Parts: sequence; structure tokens; C-alpha cells
Amino acid sequence: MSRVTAVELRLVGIPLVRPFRTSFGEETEKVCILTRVETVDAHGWGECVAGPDPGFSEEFNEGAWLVIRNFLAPALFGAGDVAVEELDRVFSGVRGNPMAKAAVINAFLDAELRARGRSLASYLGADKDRVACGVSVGIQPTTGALLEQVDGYLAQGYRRIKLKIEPGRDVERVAAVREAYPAILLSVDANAAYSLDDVPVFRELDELGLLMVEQPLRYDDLVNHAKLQKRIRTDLCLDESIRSAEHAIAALDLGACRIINIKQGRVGGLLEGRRVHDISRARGAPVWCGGMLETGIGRAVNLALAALPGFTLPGDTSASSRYFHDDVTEPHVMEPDGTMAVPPGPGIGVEPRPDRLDACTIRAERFEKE
Ligand code: OSB
Ligand code: MG
Repeated sequence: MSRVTAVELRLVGIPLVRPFRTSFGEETEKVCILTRVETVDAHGWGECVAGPDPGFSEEFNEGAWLVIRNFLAPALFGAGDVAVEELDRVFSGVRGNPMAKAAVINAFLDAELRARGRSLASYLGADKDRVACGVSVGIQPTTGALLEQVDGYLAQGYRRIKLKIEPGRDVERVAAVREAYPAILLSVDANAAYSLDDVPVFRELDELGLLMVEQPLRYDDLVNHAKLQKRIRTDLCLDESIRSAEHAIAALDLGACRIINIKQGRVGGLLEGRRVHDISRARGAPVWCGGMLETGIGRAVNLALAALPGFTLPGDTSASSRYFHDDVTEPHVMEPDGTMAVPPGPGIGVEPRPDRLDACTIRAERFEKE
């Protein structure tokens, strides 16, 4: 329980170590909003997982900025003393916009936990202090370039390789990686680039012993995913289609997927992310922690969530070095055994380095309670 006195937004930009290409676009720089919430007791940090354009979901940076400035921050200021569990109600006047809400809810929760000296992982109910890491490999210009990258990541210790695919760059490339590494945990992510007409492609992928096929069909389509799942052996995993705990229930009950990629930012923050975990666990569906190329702030949040007991598959929580030469926080480092430490300190357990924060800030704005 605390009272919010100020909300600060920062648009930050950090170059990626290499371009990241998916079926919906290419990024060479990570550009996102960092949120800082001040309460009468402490301050906390959050990160919005929206990007510069509405290519992954309807949300994007400039829109999220306005939603926070015009609606979420005023709602917080108006709420007075609140507990994090009440924020769903405080924000009930804003439909959707889970990424903007997550950025504020997580920052508020961070402040609450810092004030209490309690770590996020322990608050959430984590049962481990290290998590297993996988890595998501962008679409490469050639099969040779893809094999080279996979090689490098496996040498570093990553425990699961996820290949981005799109029509025309799928079966052949995945088969080449499978041939080079017959025993690794291997999955693919289509980011909604296929339709039910592509069942033959998924039948061929069925022969490659994949851990899962992530989000093959439209971002908002549960029904056709259920139809596809009936026609192939490999487990489907949903990412874009799961934007709340209710979507998770619908997807699992419909048979639209057997595995869920939990991105807390995509579902409205840590508490909703934990709900998706609880629902999936009760239904016996494995979950894993997705990523949105987060900075060290969002990565700390993901590491804490990924330490919950239902996260039984390696996630996309890769080391800072996989994304950035110079993160905003101290880098998150992966050990050669392919695991990363969950920050043990109060709240999210990390703080942006002031010099780095200044260097990567594109724009900042501060709102105070009147
Ligand atoms: O679909 O999981 C995705 C990155 C940006 C947007 C969407 C996705 C991804 C990733 C990268 O796959 C995961 C990561 O390493 O953060
Ligand atoms: Mg995905």
C-alpha cells in the first residue's frame, strides 16, 4: 500500500549487437519506454515492451506514452493510497493497452517491494534462484549464416534454440539446423505469418522433432490454431494470441495450444503474468518466459517471473550480451551451464546506471500529482 507522487517516462534507444529480423519486421535498435514511479516511500522502475510500430501488437511507443500520460498516471494520482492488487480496478477505465499498463504496474510493484526490502522473485513465489536460458535467432540472409549463429549460441551454453521462420524460409533451414544438431531442444516462431492453407509446411516440420511451433497463425485467432493443432503432432505454443489470463483459459480449453509463452508485458504486467502461469499449471500446460529484447530493467522482471515453478522450459531470457554491447543496467550474465541468476536484491534488484541512462535517453517527461 502506497501513494504515487510522480511518474516519469523516458524513451530510450540502444543499438542491438546485430539486427533482429522476424516475419513482421527488422530491428537494429531497441527503442522503448522506461517508466519510473515515485511513491511517498520509494521509487520503482518498469519497462514497456511495445516497440516503435504496431507490428507485434496494436500498441506502440508513442501510443503507450499518451495512454500513460493522459490516463494511467492521472488514475494513479487520483487513487490515493493503493495496493498493487488494486491497480486493475484503478485502470478499469482503460480498455486493453496491456503493455502500457504493465510498464506502470510493474514500476509501482518495484517501488512497493523496495520499500519493504523484499525481492520480486520471492514476492511472486519463485522456487529457484537461477533460470535456464534459451535464445531466439532472427531470420538470417542464408542457411550458412543461420548455422554459424546457432553454433555460436550453443557454444555459449544456451539450452534451447528458437528459430524465427517465415514462408519460404522455413522447412529447409530448420532441417539444416536439425541435421547439424540432432539432439538439441529446437523450436520455431512464425510470428503469425502462416494460414491454415500451410498445413503441409507444418506436416514437414512435424518430422523434425521440434519442441514446439510458436504462433503460426493470426495474432488474434484461437479457433484456427485449434484446428491446426488437431492436424499436427508438434505442440503449438501461443504468444501474440494470449493477452490476458482469460485468453489463456480459452486457448487451453479450446486446444488452440499446449504450451504458453508468457510475456508479462504482453498480458498487462507481473500479476496477470502470474495468473497465466497459475492457470496453465493447473491445466498441466508447460509455460516459458518470452522476451521482447528487453533492456536490463525488463530482463530483471522476466528473470524473477521465470523462477516460478510452472516455468519448466528454457525461456527467451538471454544474456545482455546477446542484445547489447552496453545495457542500461549492469549486464545480466549467463554462465556456461546456460543459466542466469535471478536478481536477489529488493524489488527487481537492478537499477539503471545514471550515465548510461542519460546517454540513451531520447526524450523524458515527468508528471507530478497536483
Ligand atoms: O515473438 O517472441 C517473439 C522479440 C521481439 C518481438 C517478438 C518476439 C521476440 C523474440 C525475442 O523472439 C525474444 C528475446 O530474446 O527477447
Ligand atoms: Mg513469439
